[in-house]
Amino acid sequence: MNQNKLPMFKFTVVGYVNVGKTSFIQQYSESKFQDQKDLTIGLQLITKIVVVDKTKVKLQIWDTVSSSLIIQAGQEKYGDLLKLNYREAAAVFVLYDVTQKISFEKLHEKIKELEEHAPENIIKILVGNKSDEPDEKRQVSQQEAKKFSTDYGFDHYFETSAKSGENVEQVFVEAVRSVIVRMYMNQSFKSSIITIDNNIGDSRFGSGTPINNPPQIQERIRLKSIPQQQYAIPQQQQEKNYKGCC
Ligand SMILES: Nc1nc2c(ncn2[C@@H]2O[C@H](COP(=O)(O)OP(=O)(O)OP(=O)(O)O)[C@@H](O)[C@H]2O)c(=O)[nH]1
Ligand SMILES: [Mg+2]
Repeated sequence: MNQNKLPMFKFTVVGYVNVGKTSFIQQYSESKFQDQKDLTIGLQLITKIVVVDKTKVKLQIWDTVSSSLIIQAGQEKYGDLLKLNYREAAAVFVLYDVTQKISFEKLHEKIKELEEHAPENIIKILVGNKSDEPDEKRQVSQQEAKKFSTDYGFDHYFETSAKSGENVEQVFVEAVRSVIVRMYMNQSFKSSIITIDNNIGDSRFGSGTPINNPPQIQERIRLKSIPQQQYAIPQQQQEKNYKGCC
């Protein structure tokens, strides 16, 4: 690969309301936890450059709309959001809250969503968040989650705490590793990954080229930008939420 190019992996984080999606991303990107009182409105994303097993990649991590907004946005717009959220995603983190059974039961809806909207070869990671909570609050056992992950063909299953940071870094490392392996074993998956210029590490939306194009015939393509006014929260709010991100 051209040394001036970085592969860019899009990761998306989904799950029932309040499971800790935003906190999980924030713990990974900023190593901090704060009590999130606001619902996530629309799609937000952050970028981060990481090195895993000596491979440097740029991650674009998408945080998703709260399910309560489905009602406000209407089914049609929500369908658009879903498509946008999964389009060209290399991996998906499907979160539930180990202290909220309903968030685990609702995973069936996420499975359906993945079947309908996610790329066929997407890496799927099941994440039981809030593992720091005391045992008496636990409503989902590791055994049932493990069985669910096997039954539905997840590539990995972890329990994490966005609060203490337990396992958060490891989940992302495993995701990057799995994407790299799949990329080199599967042509169609490989061609869905784009590369970006090494020197535009700070941009939120990079421009890119399919990873398997030889450099001399690379034609630069732009990622389609998100229709901000329709789906995303105001830029000011994004910057407030993710100040200091890569
Ligand atoms: N104890 C504990 N609390 C957590 C953890 N992760 C998130 N929380 C809390 O759970 C609540 C919801 O966290 P968010 O990160 O906003 O959850 P979300 O899934 O992004 O929520 P929506 O965007 O509204 O769907 C907040 O009060 C967080 O402080 C965790 O690992 N442990
Ligand atoms: Mg959120």
